[in-house]
Amino acid sequence: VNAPSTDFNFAQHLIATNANRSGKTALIDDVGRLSYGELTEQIRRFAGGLKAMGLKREERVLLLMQDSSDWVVAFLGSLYAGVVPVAVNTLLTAEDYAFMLSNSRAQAALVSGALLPTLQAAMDLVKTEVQHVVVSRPTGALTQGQFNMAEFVAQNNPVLPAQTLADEPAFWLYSSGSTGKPKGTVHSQGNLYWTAELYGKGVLALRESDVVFSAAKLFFAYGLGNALTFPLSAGASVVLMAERPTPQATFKRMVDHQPTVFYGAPTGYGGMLASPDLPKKNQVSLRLCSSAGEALPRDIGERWTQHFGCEIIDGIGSTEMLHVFLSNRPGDVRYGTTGKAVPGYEVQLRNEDGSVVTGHNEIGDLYIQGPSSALMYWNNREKTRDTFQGVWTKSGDKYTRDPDGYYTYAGRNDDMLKVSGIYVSPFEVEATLVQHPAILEAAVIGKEDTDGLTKTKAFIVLKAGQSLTQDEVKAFVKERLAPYKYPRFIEFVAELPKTATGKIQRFRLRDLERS
Ligand code: 3SK
Repeated sequence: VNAPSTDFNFAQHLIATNANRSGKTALIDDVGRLSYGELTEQIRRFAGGLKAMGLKREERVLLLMQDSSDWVVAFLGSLYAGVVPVAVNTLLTAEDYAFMLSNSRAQAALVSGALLPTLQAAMDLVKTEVQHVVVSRPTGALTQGQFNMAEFVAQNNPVLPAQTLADEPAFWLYSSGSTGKPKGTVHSQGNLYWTAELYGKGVLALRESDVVFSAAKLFFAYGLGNALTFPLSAGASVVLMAERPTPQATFKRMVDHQPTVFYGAPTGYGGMLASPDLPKKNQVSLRLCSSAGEALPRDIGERWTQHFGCEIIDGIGSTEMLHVFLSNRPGDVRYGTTGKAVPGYEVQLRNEDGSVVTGHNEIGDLYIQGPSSALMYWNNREKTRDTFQGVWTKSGDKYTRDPDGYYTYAGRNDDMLKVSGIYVSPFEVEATLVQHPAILEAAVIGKEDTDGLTKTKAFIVLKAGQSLTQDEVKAFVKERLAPYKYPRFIEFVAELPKTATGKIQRFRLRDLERS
């Protein structure tokens, strides 16, 4: 694969790649279609609008939108202008966005109408530098400083691309850890190119004739590659959906738009297989499926392939590496493993003392080397140094390698839990639980469900004389944290196992669950 040139603008690269496809459908969303020609025009006009608002190269804009053509235009239009979109999870709270607005010093916000009230609540919580808000598909009247995105695109003149560099900070994604605030992960223009070439083309072999659909949303690194950078690099068409990827919503797109490539996460595949509405093989056109977010249990992969006759390519990536670096291959799938290093990346398993694991089936910490690693965590030297160690990036995952060279997931080396493909910090959930006036102490661990997928379980000690139901506990967490962080299992206990110094022994709770 050729490296991008030193002067490189990824949005301009996509425009040039698809210059001969102006009449072809690029995007199909909940309200309509956009051809490659229309997409190019909208990107150029959106960039013109940002410039007209006074936004300068490298200034940040918060991108808080549901999946739609507007998300793609806002992201690529910003890159095209050299302005840095900070793409954020749409499922968070106003407090989370308040932090992100001030941490990124965003000068503008690009938001879906449905999410505008939450953005406004965030802007009421902190002093931000936001001067302008561009609203996609507004649901009510707009006020001073707010622009309807459709008018914004129509009324501004197209401009030429910013002369950005391949190594220049281009966009951010937030990555969460077990403690502390999320970290602004700064990626370059070139990183988008590398992931599309090495994984989208190199492993998934996406084609111009493909129609792709991703249950993982665009604000996740996984979804961004799946439904934007990979298909648009191949001249394919993309189906985008604003709503939650329930089995019904997903089946509807599979049947209505006949995607040939589907990307999901194990929880989603498990839910679809258990649904009475699962379409028959001849109702869909799937040729390839992809999974990431958490390890795909063998049984789910086998049942899916048996039903649809189509493999699920399971891989692992990270926000820090931008996309998948370890993966199965079409035609070479070993369910239960994460496959081998994606060509262009190198992986290493290390012992606790830093030496390289040489034996088979021994557990080691996974490190990755490859061209798409992030530049840094914004304003966080300590965590940057800990994760980005020269050419190697620490993943935080533990793996084993078998004699045939296939890697198998063996857990995390921090306390993070991956629930339905999204990181959840057990400490954050515990800290919220103990805010309840009836709760004395709480400990949160990961527990496998019957599909072998990790869910959160809370052990709770109530204060003397207090009572609480499981539903009350769940509702309490959902009101205070992003709702997906609520514990799925709850057990009320008389006491928690502790060390002599009073530290909660979570490993004992985990052992108890396994026995
Ligand atoms: O969770 C993953 O495996 C993943 C895959 C691709 C990009 C980003 C992530 C976190």
